[in-house]
Amino acid sequence: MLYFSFFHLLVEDVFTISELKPELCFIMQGDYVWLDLKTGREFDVPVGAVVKLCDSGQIQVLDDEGREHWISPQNATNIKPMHPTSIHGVEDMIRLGDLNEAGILRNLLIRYNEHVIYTYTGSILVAVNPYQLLPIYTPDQIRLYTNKKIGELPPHIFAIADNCYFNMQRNNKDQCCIISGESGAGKTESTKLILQFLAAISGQHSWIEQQVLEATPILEAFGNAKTIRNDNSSRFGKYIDIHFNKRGAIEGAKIEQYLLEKSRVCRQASDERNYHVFYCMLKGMAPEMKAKLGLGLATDYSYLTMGNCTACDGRDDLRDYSSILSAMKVLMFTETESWEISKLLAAILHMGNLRFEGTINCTRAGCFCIVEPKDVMVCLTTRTLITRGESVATPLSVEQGLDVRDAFVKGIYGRLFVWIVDKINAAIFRPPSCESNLVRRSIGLLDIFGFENFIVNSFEQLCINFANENLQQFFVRHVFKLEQEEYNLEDISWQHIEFTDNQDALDMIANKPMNIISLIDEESKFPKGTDATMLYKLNSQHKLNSNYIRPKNSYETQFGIQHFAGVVHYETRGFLEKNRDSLHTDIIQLVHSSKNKFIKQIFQADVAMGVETRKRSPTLSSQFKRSLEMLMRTLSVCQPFFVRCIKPNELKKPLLFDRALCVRQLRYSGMMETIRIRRAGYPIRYTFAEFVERYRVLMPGIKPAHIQEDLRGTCRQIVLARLGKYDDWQIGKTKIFLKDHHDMQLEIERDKAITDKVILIQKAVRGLK
Ligand code: AD9
Ligand code: MG
Repeated sequence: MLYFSFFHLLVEDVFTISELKPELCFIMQGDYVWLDLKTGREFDVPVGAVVKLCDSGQIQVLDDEGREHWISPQNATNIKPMHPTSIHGVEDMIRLGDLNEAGILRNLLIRYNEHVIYTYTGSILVAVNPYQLLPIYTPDQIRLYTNKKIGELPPHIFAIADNCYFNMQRNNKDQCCIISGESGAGKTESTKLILQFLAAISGQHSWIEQQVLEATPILEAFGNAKTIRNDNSSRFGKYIDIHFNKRGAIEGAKIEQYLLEKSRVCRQASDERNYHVFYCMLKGMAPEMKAKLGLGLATDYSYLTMGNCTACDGRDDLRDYSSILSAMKVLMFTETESWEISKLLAAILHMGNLRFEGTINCTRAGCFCIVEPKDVMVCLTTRTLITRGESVATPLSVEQGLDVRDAFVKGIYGRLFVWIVDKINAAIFRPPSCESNLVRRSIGLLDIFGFENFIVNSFEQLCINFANENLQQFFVRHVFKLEQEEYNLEDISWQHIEFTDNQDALDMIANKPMNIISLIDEESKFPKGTDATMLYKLNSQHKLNSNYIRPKNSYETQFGIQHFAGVVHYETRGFLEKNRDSLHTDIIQLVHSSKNKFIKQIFQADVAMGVETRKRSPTLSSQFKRSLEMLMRTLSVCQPFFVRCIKPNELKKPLLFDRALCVRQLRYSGMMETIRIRRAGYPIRYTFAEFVERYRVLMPGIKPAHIQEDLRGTCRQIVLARLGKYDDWQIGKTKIFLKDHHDMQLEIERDKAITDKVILIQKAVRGLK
């Protein structure tokens, strides 16, 4: 019987199920429903279920998680009918009748269970991390996806790469691809797959292509580490801009990096490691070279063992070391440069092992860092203060001395990373010639940390979430623009469609006078500024802003921001220090006195600055804000694509789908915004042929779509008859645009019409018998 879905569709729209007479609930075995368990938990949404039995006034259902439930008529409000599009899933979720979190979640789940990890939501590609190697990235697949329209083949990361490439060529417009998601969701892997596709399609097998590809192992060695969330976690954000010549071949690239996590060099949480390069070097370096640097095993170094974890399952540090070295050769690092880098890394390790037992033995650290041991000692035990024009050395406690050492190490590593990125850029970046500038086009890939909300959030999370607010706004405006374009193209009116973006939150964080970033900055530069005075100023300035959440009392050191993805509370202790990100003059002096050219080179900018200029040098947040502004400017002139990566479980396991974890990511991804915008307009669209084919059953005598001459006219005829003249539907040039409730109504009527036909046929058959 087909009554079930008919009645239930009616139910959803007009009544609750419990208001229906039970005899009218034609729930049939095998029907699909949404089951709302109403647990009240934050990330719970209704789960899909199939009806197993509907006897004795109760309904037995089996949900997508394999759990059985009995539903009594009193609880019938807990179930709702499932739209036909949700039953087996769709490739583009914008077509889901149940266009909501539950619908999206189930769609991803049923595909994921079949190893189908890619799905579209309009112009976004959603990628669920499979945590296993799937046979979908072969050269054959690359060929298959080359020069195809989106939607022609199943959703795929290659389809996005292919579209970027051909759009760039066809429209002569720069493209960008914004890849986001939380740690371990698959951003970096997606970026590499796009790069791989672009290198293959560029098709020159040239040196420059190889150089661009080989930048990855170096960046990952110095910028990635094992964390509890991801064995290869990128601890920095990056934007890779790939340049193509007029023939569509890769001609060069440029890498921009953001906010490397420097603290990891000195400290790692339990079960986490320092940057890969240290472990690789200690495993892979030839013994005689190690001897020269006085190096032993990873377990010998305090900086490498804080997380109690020196090896990482599934990573081969020995093999990786040779990949790093060969990649460095490809990227024109000289032997001397590689050796100098090793020396610095060794010096960092030795410094981490410094023990303050009465006096400090700095010989090793000093030697390999190529600063005078006695100078290091002075630097770590005393601090020079200038009072009334005179310099006075005040002693430092052991603890303070260790802090100075850690600050120095972080300073070295951070600058080394920047130097390495610059070095890579020097090899792969070809400044455009006058002639090629006119024809050169680019594809930019942004692999950047997603929205973060931990138990304790600090300055880094504020920067990351600030970046995500910007990207979200960019995204929402783009989606809205696409909607407008479609409406314009179809020549239908759309003026009444409204959407809210996150402009207010962004203004409060970074745009309006006295915004949060500028207040933090001001306080960082103010000699007497402390985290507490900063918080006080934030409170007084923003207390009335609805996006600002004040501390509950005067003891609390946190403030909150209402971000697009939810409220985040920021712990202000340590904010100013992190933002200042400055090294004490004594350390700069120490570097200045060094005879080693390399360390001087990576500290060049600091040494060149006078003490006063250094005090006024840009803070971390102002640098980040500036690079973000540049990024947003670059993105704004590109045609964008969005990839939203989803991590299906915290255990890094295949075929395990944690619903609550995924719902949280869907919310944080900002993807629901697309849906909201879509729903504010006309969420249901059919081409004329699709519409006629689906609903001609509602009007006797209408011929199949392929033999229709006036498809548009026939559509109009059907909607007029079924929805009425005054309802809010529109007919465009190639498509018909409907509201949700129209779809519902048409589906109900369609079900009924089909059922009536079946009954007629059954009667006829019985009559024949
Ligand atoms: V982080 O914010 O840098 O910590 P990412 O970059 O989002 O994070 P990453 O790309 O590093 O995550 O993926 C994590 C792991 O998931 C990889 O090391 C792979 O083991 C696994 N992964 C991700 N995507 C795929 C894929 N398409 N196929 C197979 C994948 N495995
Ligand atoms: Mg990554």
